[in-house]
Amino acid sequence: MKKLNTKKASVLKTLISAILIWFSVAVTAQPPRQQQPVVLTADDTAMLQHAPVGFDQKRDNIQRGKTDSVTYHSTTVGITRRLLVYTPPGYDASKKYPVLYLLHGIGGNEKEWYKYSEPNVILDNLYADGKIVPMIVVFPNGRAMAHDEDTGNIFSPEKVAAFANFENDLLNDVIPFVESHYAVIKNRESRAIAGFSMGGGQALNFGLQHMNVFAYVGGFSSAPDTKKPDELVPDPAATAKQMKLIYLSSGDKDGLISIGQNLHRYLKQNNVPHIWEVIPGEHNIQVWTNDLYLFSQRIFK
Ligand code: FER
Repeated sequence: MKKLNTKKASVLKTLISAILIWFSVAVTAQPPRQQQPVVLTADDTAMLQHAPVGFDQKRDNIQRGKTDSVTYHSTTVGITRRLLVYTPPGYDASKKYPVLYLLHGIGGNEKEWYKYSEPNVILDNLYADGKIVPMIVVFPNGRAMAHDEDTGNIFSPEKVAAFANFENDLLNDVIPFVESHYAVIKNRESRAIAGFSMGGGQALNFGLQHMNVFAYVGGFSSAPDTKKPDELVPDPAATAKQMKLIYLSSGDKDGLISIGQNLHRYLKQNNVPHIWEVIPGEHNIQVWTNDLYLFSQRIFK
């Protein structure tokens, strides 16, 4: 009897561990990222003054902006979706502001910047120091599909396709919503788009392919969703003339750095002015908060 119980227990144990392994593979397994060995060249350096210590620390006695969670109807997806909207210190609906659309990575949603950092604190500090113009910052969910949660297999083909579909949601739903609900200047020189990783690819794809909509674009450690350089910039002279800023960045230990390097080299060869900023770091928020610090000071001026 005792023997049988032991045998039963061990069968049960094997079964449970098999189920657990299946579960972890089915639910959490992600295909390996397209990381490549990092090969640095002389161009892969920091050109700008890195964010100083304390740039992201909450200060006393300064004015603060406000972050709200709002909903909009997406005709693209056919559902109500969410945005976070940062309005700057002293936001006054009788004035008009430019807008930065700031995108997240493959593992996040509209809250991801706030999950790993305090972008509002970075912006409030820059504003208090007179280093940025007052701007609205919109944080959308860049996974434009009915189930837009950042759970399950975040690399599934449907979810990756939804990041491309966000182009339609952004242009047809998000921007019209923002421009009809906030005090916004509605021209290309007053719209910027940036993001990290998957969101960096989106920013480059949407920003450079819709130069009539955006004059400033930032790809921070952009992911393999980034289109090929000659697709993004088929007419280098036109891009050089129209874009007021193309900002590219990467950490020098980021396995995705080749994406930024390729675009940088193409732009350089074709005389398209841009910033290519490589700082010591990996594929993480420390690089992207520094990018927000540098990028936000160079837009709408
Ligand atoms: C990939 C590797 C990384 C990829 C996307 C990513 C779609 C995105 C990473 C991130 O957003 O952090 O192969 O393919």
